[in-house]
Amino acid sequence: MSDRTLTLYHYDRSTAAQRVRLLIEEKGIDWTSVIVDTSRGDIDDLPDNYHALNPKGLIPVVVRNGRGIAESNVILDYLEDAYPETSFRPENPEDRAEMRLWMRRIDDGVHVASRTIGVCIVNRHIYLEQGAEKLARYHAQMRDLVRRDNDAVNIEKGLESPLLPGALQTFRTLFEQMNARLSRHDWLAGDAYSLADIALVVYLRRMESFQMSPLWSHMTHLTDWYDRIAARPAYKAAIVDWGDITRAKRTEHGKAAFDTIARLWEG
Ligand SMILES: N[C@@H](CCC(=O)N[C@@H](CS)C(=O)NCC(=O)O)C(=O)O
Repeated sequence: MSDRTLTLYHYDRSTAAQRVRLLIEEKGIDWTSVIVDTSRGDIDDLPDNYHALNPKGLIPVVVRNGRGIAESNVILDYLEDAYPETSFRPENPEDRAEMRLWMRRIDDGVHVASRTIGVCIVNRHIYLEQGAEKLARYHAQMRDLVRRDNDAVNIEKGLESPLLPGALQTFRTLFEQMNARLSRHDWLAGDAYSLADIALVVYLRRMESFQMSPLWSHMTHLTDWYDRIAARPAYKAAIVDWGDITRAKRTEHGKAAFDTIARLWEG
């Protein structure tokens, strides 16, 4: 008999995992948690055969009916199909296409930009404290080559990284476009809260964790949208309650980096 329970491989502060947990909580799905946290360089924490579930060795992955599914946006779509009772996809095909276009922004550069900003501001300090040998081992096993090459530059150069200005501009453009859309509608796609809102809200929280929110505090449609989602019980259960073990470091290094980040944000 197949196992219809949903298992999620994840860890607290991963943005890709946060969006999956948010949909799980919105839908009220029963699930089992398996923590896989390699993000501080502890590759020995990767379960045996994890690459069979996700060739990139990243989280999140969900397993149900004996099948593993990777890529957070694919997982959101899968959960909509597997648990259709409460839907977070608009009915109208044009609205649905718009939802998918917003979600695609994540895979078309936003997630990579978020990683660059995170590594330049804070992760590099965590990796460098752990020593060259551990870092080399962590990088040697990285199968996503863009991630590996970007990390190498971002760890070495930090706030001087040539990738950081572009990453910040990616977010500035994204936030401006979201704010413009939200000045005309309550939600990103169609008239209701959808997968697009669920997928993107996690980056507001991530950038906020680096103390960057003064940079978009004038974008009031965006901040109002964020507050409305953050007030939802599912958001608390999926994101706030799971916490972030690196929160203090994000705050400390984010404050120290603020002037440089603000200058690069202005372009
Ligand atoms: N495109 C993937 C990206 C997944 C990803 O970047 N996962 C990160 C956390 S957000 C991870 O596994 N990090 C582990 C590490 O850095 O070692 C998705 O959307 O699922």
